[in-house]
Amino acid sequence: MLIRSRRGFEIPESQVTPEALVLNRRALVGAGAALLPSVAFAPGALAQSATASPPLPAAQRNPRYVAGRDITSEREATTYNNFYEFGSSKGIARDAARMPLRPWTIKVEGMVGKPREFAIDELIGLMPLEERVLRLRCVEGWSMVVPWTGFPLAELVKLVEPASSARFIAFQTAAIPSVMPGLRQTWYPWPHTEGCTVAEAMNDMSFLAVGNYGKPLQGSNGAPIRVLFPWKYGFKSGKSIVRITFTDRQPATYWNTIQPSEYGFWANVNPQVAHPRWSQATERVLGTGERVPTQLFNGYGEFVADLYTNMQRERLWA
Ligand SMILES: Nc1nc2c(c(=O)[nH]1)N[C@H]1C(S)=C(S)[C@@H](COP(=O)(O)O)O[C@H]1N2
Ligand SMILES: [Mo]
Repeated sequence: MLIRSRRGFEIPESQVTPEALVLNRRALVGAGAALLPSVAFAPGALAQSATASPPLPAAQRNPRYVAGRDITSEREATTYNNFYEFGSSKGIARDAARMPLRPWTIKVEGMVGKPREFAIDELIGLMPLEERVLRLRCVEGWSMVVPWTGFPLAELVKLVEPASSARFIAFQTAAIPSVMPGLRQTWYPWPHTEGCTVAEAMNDMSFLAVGNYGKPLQGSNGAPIRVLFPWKYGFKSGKSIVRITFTDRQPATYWNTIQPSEYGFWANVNPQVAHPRWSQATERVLGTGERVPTQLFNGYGEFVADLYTNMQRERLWA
């Protein structure tokens, strides 16, 4: 544990997992948690199994959102990940591929007129699938461009008829101890929960992704369904969702609970507001060796800035 902890302090800023730093400090005082032994990965093994995702229906690309950069290679996007349920390294893809993806149910509940439990394939069948090529900017200072398949979160919201008093939505990630060694790190607030307002959810940019690169999502990217808020830092985009709860109170969220001084609830991308431990002015574009200026709202201000016009007193930037 000590070796893992030290690593975070010693490697250069550009290589570090900043989110890990905070927790690794706590790990020093917490119990040392052993990782599960890693199991040999048989490529294709899951594809044959009854617990894997079936192919997705075809989806047309939505021309409204243009990334303006090359699409990141599929290999890079599916193998360089943050998914702390599997540990704090970027190389969790093999372990995440062991996640059983079927059956998978998503409960939608709380302050809604029509609470509902969906089998994932039922939900995919009900929703209008499309492809969106989107930039994703991690708070750590790297970014990528991914073609996602999915549907607007608003479509699901409409289906369950939220009460007018519901103001927030919480997204809960699966917690499966048999395949997620990270859950043994009990100082993290499991299960992972993220949140947004109902108004944000109704914005067309809020997206539920079930695939990328024309295929069902891999475990590493949050299979079988994950949320995406492309104008916010990546940590808001919760993976492997099992529960969506409508509430009248701002939900406690993962990084905001861990370190509220560094990770806000809103976490809108802003190059002018530095993280307390590093600048957010530029980002490293994965797979290119390039560093480019970071854009306000990750370049999506024309679609989302209206959401925040009367919120000058809120801490909108992480
Ligand atoms: N459940 C869960 N969701 C999560 C995370 C996580 O650790 N657990 N990491 C977040 C962070 S920090 C980022 S940058 C994105 C990364 O998504 P990707 O691996 O698909 O690129 O997922 C987010 N969603
Ligand atoms: Mo991130």
